[in-house]
Amino acid sequence: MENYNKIVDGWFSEICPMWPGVALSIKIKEVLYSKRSKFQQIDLYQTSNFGKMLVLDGIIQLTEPDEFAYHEMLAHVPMFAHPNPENILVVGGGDGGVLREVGRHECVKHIDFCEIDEEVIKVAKEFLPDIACGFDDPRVDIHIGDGNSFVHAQKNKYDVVIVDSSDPIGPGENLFERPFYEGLKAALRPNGIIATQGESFFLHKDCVINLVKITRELFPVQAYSYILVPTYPGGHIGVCLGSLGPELKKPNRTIPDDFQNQLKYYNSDMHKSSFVLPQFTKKMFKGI
Ligand code: SPD
Repeated sequence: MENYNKIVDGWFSEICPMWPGVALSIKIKEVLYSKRSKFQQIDLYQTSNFGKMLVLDGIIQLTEPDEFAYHEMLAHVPMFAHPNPENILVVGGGDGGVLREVGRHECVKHIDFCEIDEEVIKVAKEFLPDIACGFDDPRVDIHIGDGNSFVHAQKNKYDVVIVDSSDPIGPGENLFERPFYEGLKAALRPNGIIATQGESFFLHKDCVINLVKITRELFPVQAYSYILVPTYPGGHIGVCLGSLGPELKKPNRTIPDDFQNQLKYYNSDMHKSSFVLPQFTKKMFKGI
């Protein structure tokens, strides 16, 4: 991609081919890390007013002040929809944010974590310790490799699978295709649930329709939710969910007070309301 490190007059602009003609700009104070790994360009910035920011191939992956919204919702919606999630797989999200959230659940016995780019994990551990703290959890087994191949090698194993992918351009592309979802389904135990990064219903309509279609065809229970994240395109991002049994649109376990007190975004009402969709989106999903 040609837009790496386009910082003009101290402003980084995300110029994403998935969002043509529009850019999101953030003022940069310092470049803390900038290198090309085997898979992608990795940049870590100290912004002027928005904490540290991780950027892969020119696309914002997280900023410190709003990462909690995305990571809490992507993890806790499927985790609390499941009645007893013990064995978990997290694909992608080399920064460790989803792992940190999954690790808060005491019922979890084991977490497999598969990330293609080891360098992202190293950068997160060095520069984003409050996010990468999930890697310290002794229940986590790290697998470096392609998420699609890893998933296809797992059968009838997980209660919850969470996919924290980048956009469908670059290393994460095959994580938006039907064979990957077939693999996710086969990797689940009975009553299993998947939750995958589902882009924007405003900006990436074809991609979102495709994800909803695939999950509707494969799973008896399917739903699409969204999260408010100021530094993602359009200020929001979707999550595509599929379930082999449990209802998705409400927590199916009590959220203990001490658990709730650790969180900044997720709660029972946010869980339920995140599935309430605008009229044009309901129409978009009708009959597909
Ligand atoms: N448009 C960017 C979407 C990025 C989603 N994944 C972010 C990784 C944060 N753990």
